[in-house]
Amino acid sequence: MPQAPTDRPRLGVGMVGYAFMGVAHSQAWRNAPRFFDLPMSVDMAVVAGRNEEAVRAAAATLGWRDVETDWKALVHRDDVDLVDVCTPGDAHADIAIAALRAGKHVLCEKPLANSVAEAEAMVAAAEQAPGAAMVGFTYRRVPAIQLARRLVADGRIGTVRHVRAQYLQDWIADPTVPLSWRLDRQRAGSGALGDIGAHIVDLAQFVTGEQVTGVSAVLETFVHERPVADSFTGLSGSASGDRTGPVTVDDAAIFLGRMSGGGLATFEATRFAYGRKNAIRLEINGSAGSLAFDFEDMNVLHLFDATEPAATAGFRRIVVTEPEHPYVGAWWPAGHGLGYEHAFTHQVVDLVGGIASGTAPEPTFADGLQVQRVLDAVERSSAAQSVWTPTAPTRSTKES
Ligand code: SOE
Repeated sequence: MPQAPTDRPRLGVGMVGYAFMGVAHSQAWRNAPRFFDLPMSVDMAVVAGRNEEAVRAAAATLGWRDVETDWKALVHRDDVDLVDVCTPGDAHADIAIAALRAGKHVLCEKPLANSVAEAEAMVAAAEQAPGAAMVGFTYRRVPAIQLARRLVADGRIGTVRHVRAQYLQDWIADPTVPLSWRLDRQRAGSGALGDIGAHIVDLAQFVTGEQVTGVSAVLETFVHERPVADSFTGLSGSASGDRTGPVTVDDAAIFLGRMSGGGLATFEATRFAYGRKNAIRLEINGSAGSLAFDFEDMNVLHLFDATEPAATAGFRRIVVTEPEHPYVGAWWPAGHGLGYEHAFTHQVVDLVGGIASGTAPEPTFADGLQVQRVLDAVERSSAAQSVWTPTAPTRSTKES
């Protein structure tokens, strides 16, 4: 293992959780110092997980120096300066607040919390603590998304009229896919809404520089019972005798939104869109043009400039891999492209840079709370069915 540079301050990192997000974050902690000239020397000190044998294997694979089987021990270690929370959402608040109170910096996976109340407590803890506190909306750090934000901020598409955001997956469209913590409200807080809907709410706000000020929503659960895999122990409810258990979250979320700049937004988050694996699609229509992005073609941004003569106007396909594009210069020559994992590395670069310079790395916990407020409004709107008008004629009492 190459020796960490000694000419800059050390940043000891402790990560809680080592599943998909823990693997993605570990990749970022390993690679950021090797592709970017970080102002601090990252030490991947310790990873925590409840099962000692499993977490030791994960530490060896992912490059962590030591292990803990209790996150509270990790949070209070002297060699940990930053706690990286990669757990299911029901543990975010406890771990992040304890870490902040222990004087640590915190990176917390999205969504920030499982409720507005938890998110507010996390923001309060961050405001009262010396450490930086960042929430992991990594898609902001895709170069094409960064370019889109710059173009909107520069006025290239004028006033935002429409935001059209989708996040389409299909990993649970098959009803025989067994239960996981993401399908258990107590663990995950919500289903597609908080897991992938949170991303498109953050992206809509990040790219436009505006906020979602109101929503009208519908949530739906298509599959209410699923098999319980023998290995699955996270079910908070009670599995029935034939090893099935209840799905207690939404499978899909569709909502309208009003943007603070006066525009209208539509959001669709589902994990039942067969054929769409991780399709984050964002289109912004403005008074002077449009931008369009699809994560399944993530190195490209499409720009329509309405000021161009109609005879030659059309969506321009910008390949966002030039050295002057955000982050790209540290990686490969033009046209070689980046992938899903690079946004996590960019997240580490900006987090470490913010800590070193004393500026709050974004998105902050307050940004995460704003997203949580939108998610909460979606759930309240769906529950109230406030503006849902049935199309079928209501049966008069005489006919019933
Ligand atoms: C599952 O939907 C998931 O892992 C999300 O939780 C991540 O945030 C997303 O990046 C990929 O899909």
